[in-house]
Amino acid sequence: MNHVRRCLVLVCDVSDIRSLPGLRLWFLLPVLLFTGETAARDPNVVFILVDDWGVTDAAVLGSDFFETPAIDRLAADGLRFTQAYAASPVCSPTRAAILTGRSPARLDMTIWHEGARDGGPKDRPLLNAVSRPNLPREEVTLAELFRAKGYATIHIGKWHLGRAAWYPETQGYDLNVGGTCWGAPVSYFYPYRGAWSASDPELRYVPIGPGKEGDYLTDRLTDHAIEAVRRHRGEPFFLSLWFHTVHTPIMGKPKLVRRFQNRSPGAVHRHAEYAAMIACLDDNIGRLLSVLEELDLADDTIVVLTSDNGGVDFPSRRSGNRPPTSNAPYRSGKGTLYEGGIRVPLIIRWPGRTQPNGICRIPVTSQDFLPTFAAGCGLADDLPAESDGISLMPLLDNPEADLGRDTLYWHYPHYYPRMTPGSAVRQGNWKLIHYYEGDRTELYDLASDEGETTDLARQHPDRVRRMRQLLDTWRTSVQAKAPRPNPDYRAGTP
Ligand SMILES: [Ca+2]
Repeated sequence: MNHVRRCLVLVCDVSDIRSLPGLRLWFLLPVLLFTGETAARDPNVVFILVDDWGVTDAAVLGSDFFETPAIDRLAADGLRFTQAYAASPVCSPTRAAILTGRSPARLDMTIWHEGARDGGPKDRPLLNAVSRPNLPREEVTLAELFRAKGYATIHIGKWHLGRAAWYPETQGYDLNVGGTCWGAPVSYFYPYRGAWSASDPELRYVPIGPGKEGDYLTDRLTDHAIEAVRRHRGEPFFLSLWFHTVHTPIMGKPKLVRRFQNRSPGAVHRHAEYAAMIACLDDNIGRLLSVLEELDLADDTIVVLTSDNGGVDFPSRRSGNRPPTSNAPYRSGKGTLYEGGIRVPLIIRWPGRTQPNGICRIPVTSQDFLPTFAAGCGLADDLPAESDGISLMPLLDNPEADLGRDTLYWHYPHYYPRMTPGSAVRQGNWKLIHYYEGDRTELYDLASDEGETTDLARQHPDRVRRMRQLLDTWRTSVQAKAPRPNPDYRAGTP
């Protein structure tokens, strides 16, 4: 690491004092006045969040089609987590959990921004639980903690945590480039806009400054990140680079799309445009990491790379009616509480802490980032009492360390195209999913069945009862909101 030696070197010409008794020679007297032990400069933090990035969506993560040399290199330089989870199977709640260290259920932010405003379907047996569309400004965010420590705080890219009165500038960021209530661009090509909602002008654009035809959003966001890094090279910075990619619409740069169209698709991953988006993401991560090297900042910069929910494994109009990805061997994808919906990639390169080629198999989750940075970067001690994460610092030193945590919880009391309202708990390798409709539970043994193919609830009634009790106790403790019976629902009607 580039330690900044906080000392003052006084080079004294002793000619002035050579008349002192016993001092007849000319010489230089170096005097080192230490102001303290050798002190590390506060490390920078680059937090890269990729939208909807599936758990196997990189070569190093097992893809048989995607090309990701920069991400693979970052993994080789740092610590890769094989059991990292998003706090939620959808966007906004996970983002809120990253920033606050608190569970989406405790925050009452359990569905994405537009979903909270819309309220969900009115023709199903239940009505979605009430959810906040905006992250309350009273919440203590990572950006506020870093700013209080003297960091420059920069947000670039997708925000999706509220309307204008809750934009990054109101949550501790000095600079916001492009962060709005938008969940996705209409187009990845300049000017990244369209008449998505005629009634809501805030939904229409990603404001990232001037551009020209052909500009690609992922490239431009990285340009802004690089510019910010250069500008703040001399001071500690906390940079949230939260890409819109690889969320729909699935649109790659033509040259990259052709590259993958000319290749044989994999058995698991096959979507050429999506592969092009992943390749472009990778190019840009590589570009940013090169700039850190060029500026001699790499050894002073913590890099985190992760996703906000599982990969999209279902087709839609905005993905060319083909599934963008597959989360195999994990079941399902975005919007569900199966592993494919909540398990995400996570790589941490923490200079001086993580070792190259590290692999950690301990389950971790989005709520852990705030306590990790609080401990590892010496942020304020007076963290909110009701935190739902724990510091991962022990795992950075020893990937097999015991965190002393046995359970993780998820709460998604909303409908999603393939999912009815539910919650889940993982205890050790057992996972129980509770669905509110019909008060139904499923039980899986992830140790022997990571693909959640066999529901063991009937075979293990005692375990189901115990885990359900754990889940109920947790839901009560965080005051989780439940879906409500729909008074207008008539069984048998569409
Ligand atoms: Ca997302």
